[in-house]
Amino acid sequence: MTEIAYLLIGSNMNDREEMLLKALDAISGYINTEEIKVSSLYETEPVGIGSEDVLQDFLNTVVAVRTDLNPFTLLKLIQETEYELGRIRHEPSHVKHSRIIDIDILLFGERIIFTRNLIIPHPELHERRFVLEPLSEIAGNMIHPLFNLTICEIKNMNTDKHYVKPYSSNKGARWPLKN
Ligand code: PH2
Ligand code: MG
Ligand code: MG
Repeated sequence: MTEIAYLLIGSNMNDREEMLLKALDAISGYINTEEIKVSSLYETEPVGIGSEDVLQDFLNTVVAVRTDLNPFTLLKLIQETEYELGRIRHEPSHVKHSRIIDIDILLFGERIIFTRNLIIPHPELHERRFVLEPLSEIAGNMIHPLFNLTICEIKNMNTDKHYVKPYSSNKGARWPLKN
């Protein structure tokens, strides 16, 4: 059985767009690339990261992938990709730092998963404009399995004031996956 997983990709270090492209490239190596959908790019105000640690705004995008992997296998592959692209994990993990690459599973079909290492739907999905804007672009009518509201409805109720701005790619030709 295949299901559609929605992934948030973010970077606020180095060449952010290059990092997102590299992440997409790696992800397309373990899922069916013909079934990939990518939102536009957004430049977003960092949320919850100590100001002394903030180098740049984030670039964020959301991708939809059809996969027959199970969520835990996908998580493992994603984490390997993060390491390969230079992600350093800080301790303790709840303190948020700038990041060269971050790939989070937002939704996985209609599944609800609550484990130590993986929570789906992503527990902060509904709180963050930097998730809801790109996600609603490609999955606005999708129902959030816990709230029973569409992503668009959740976005319209959201009060997160951090800015989320459209971002024009400067590597346009290298976004081959775009719909
Ligand atoms: N990710 C975080 C913390 N803060 N802020 C923005 N704008 N975009 C992110 O992807 C982001 C963040 C933790 O992963
Ligand atoms: Mg994250
Ligand atoms: Mg993460």
